[in-house]
Amino acid sequence: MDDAIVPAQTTEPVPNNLEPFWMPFTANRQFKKNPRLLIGAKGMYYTSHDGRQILDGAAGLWCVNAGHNRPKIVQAIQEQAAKMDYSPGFQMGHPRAFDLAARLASLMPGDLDHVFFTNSGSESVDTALKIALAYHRVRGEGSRTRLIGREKGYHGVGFGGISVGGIVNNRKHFGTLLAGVDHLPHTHNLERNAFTRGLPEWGAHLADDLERIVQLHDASTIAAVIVEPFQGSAGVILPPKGYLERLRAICDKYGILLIFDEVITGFGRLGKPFAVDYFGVQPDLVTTAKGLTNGAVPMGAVFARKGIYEAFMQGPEEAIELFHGYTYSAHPLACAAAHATLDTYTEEGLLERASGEIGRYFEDAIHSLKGEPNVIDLRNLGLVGAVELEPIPGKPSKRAFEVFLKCYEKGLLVRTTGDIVAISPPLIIEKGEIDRLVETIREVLRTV
Ligand code: PXG
Repeated sequence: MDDAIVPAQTTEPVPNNLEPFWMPFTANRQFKKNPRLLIGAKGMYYTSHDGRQILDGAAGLWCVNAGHNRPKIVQAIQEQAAKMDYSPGFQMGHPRAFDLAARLASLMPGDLDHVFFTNSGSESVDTALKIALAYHRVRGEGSRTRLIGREKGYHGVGFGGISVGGIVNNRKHFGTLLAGVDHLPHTHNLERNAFTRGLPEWGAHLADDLERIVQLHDASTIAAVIVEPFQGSAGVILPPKGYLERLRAICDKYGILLIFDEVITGFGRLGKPFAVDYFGVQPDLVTTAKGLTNGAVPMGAVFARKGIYEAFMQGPEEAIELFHGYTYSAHPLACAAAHATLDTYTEEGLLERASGEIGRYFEDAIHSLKGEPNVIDLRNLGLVGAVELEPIPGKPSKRAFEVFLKCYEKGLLVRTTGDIVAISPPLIIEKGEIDRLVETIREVLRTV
């Protein structure tokens, strides 16, 4: 690893007043009694406020794919901040935004060659859903207004995303959500697929439920289907072999757009630049964020197929074709971070790394946890893994949260959702760090 640009700080006191910060997706009162604060990061490690090195088994929140504080990215952000802080994105542009879109389009296979910039995965999802609806309308098929998501899906926290999403806690508090949304069944099935290495054999037929939904609503009312190629937030639920291909075929049959939400799968998690490459299935729109800037500056991007973009480019030239955009779309700092991130990925072969030896080593390491207490499933693909645990009776989520806390005490950061421990390290991880990661989890599993 390269030298630190910022000297590592060793400890930092907990702020006196933790109350005003309403923390996202956090048990605020529990956290504030015993806070876990991070004060520095380098490569595979965070530094905690009490001065410990924490191995990052989660790439932050699935976003720091090249590892932390990579000098090229730090430098690019610093230089851009000094050169031009902000430039308006409506009826104006700056060169790096255009370069970046061209670069991303050439990285993405097929004709997904137009890029709309956002600031997060949630905004990318909203953008893709809106483009899908507007696309049908500009082509004279304005009756196609329905959106189809999937049970257990996570598409961020905007109203569009939680409407097509299928994680109950993210939906149930927030009223009636978007109208006209339906859901495919999820593909999680431990009876059939537990302890599969890679993609499960059973379940491709679950895609055929889209046929049922089409019969129910009629194809003329359906705009788009959105799925994560694998479901990340729900606990690394992998698509059965052939499933995504079947979804694509049914969408084609009925003129329905297929959206892949690649906020997690994009930028190398599966050992290819995108899940589009990994599965060889071409969607019509792709949502990304996270790894686009290595998490260093918020940014998202939606990729659209040529025909979608062109459908909008039909009216008078002076007309705004899509009434959508954000103050910070293609923010100069984000563009600078994204360029440097792509440089880093390319120079170090990170977008393919998970498909090589390290991916196989990771798979063996994850599956070596078979037989440990309460482990009811192990899953892996590329450099993502999951350990599913038998819940404590009457206390769902508690066991995995205990694992999370104990791992953190032992210097390892993982993510948990329900009773599933998710592992998605930076793609720079080495064998020794995989050993440490898995052995820490093993030790902890023997105590909870
Ligand atoms: N789509 C997908 C597939 C995601 O995984 C979003 C959209 C929303 O992105 P933003 O940038 O708006 O958060 C996500 C985000 C976790 C976890 O550990 C997952 C996400 C975010 C935070 C935590 O499960 N995914």
